[in-house]
Amino acid sequence: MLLRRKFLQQSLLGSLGVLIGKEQLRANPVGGKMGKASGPVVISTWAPNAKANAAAWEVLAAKGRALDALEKGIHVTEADPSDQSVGYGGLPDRDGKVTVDSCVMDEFGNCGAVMCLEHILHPVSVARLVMEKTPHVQLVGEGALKFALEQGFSKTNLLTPEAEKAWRNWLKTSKYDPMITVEHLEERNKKNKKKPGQQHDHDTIGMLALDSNGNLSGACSTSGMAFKMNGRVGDSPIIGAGLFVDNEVGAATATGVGEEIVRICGSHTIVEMMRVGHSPEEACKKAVERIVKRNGLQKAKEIQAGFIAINKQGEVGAYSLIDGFNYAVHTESGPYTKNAKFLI
Ligand code: SD4
Repeated sequence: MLLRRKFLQQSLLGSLGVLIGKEQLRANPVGGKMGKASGPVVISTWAPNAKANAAAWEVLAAKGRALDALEKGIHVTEADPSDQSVGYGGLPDRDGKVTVDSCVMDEFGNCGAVMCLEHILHPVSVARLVMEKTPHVQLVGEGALKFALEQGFSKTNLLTPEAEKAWRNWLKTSKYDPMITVEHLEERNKKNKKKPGQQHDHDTIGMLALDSNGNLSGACSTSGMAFKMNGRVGDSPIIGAGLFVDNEVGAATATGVGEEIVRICGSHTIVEMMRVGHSPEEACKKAVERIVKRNGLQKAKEIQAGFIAINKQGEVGAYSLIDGFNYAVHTESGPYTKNAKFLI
């Protein structure tokens, strides 16, 4: 145990100390093909989002636009009551309210977001309309709800009986633990020895796509950290933190403890790393390393942050801080899921 810790510390310090070297600039895609991808690609955080990818793939396979594919894909997860971190069925804040965050970014660098929005089943579509129909990028709370209702969305009760029960249980201790879902996920996976794709645990959906015209877009949707303070907004609807797209370079999105992801501007950092030549996986690793550097190794062990990225060639990659993060990809060769590499 001690040896392992020492090894981890040494290898971590080593990798943190190394600047961009020749070695790290070589293309090293994970799950993608070397060189140019032959066709459209969609990648999502968390293996169970393979079902969202399948819906997105229908649009991509028909030579549709990446943004349309993402909206269709994310709708699947937003409507799924078994996902306790997104939309319907999401765990509420400590006041018992389900508040959702979402954003989109397209191939032109346009973006839109909604934050702390209540009662709306498909926040990703409201975020898209903020982008397309308003002079703004972000709408929050009551204003976002007012806009959604004006646009024809109707109110839905997002709090399922299961989520309400979990909240009432939580109230007994009222102990806020940002790792609550990740911790449970790891425990359960260890117990059940489940492989990615078989897991029942899900989390925030961040989704990136390259369409057949070679254009990139991204979208993200979440109900945020379970039992957060009312009004809390994480990384997911923040352009640059939870999502960033640069159609000349690549795109990235995130899941995990939003506060940590915001502090390093995670997704933008990853795109900039790809711009200087890093593969998607290496770029994600660099962002994870920044979180560790800021927090120190001991504290970082208590945090989860997972990133996925895609570059303009359609190569994909991922990296997380600790074990337990996985992702889903769909290409012309079909769907697959994969465990992300992790740092500590
Ligand atoms: C947040 N990043 O609100 C989101 C939560 C999340 O997996 O990703 N959970 O901080």
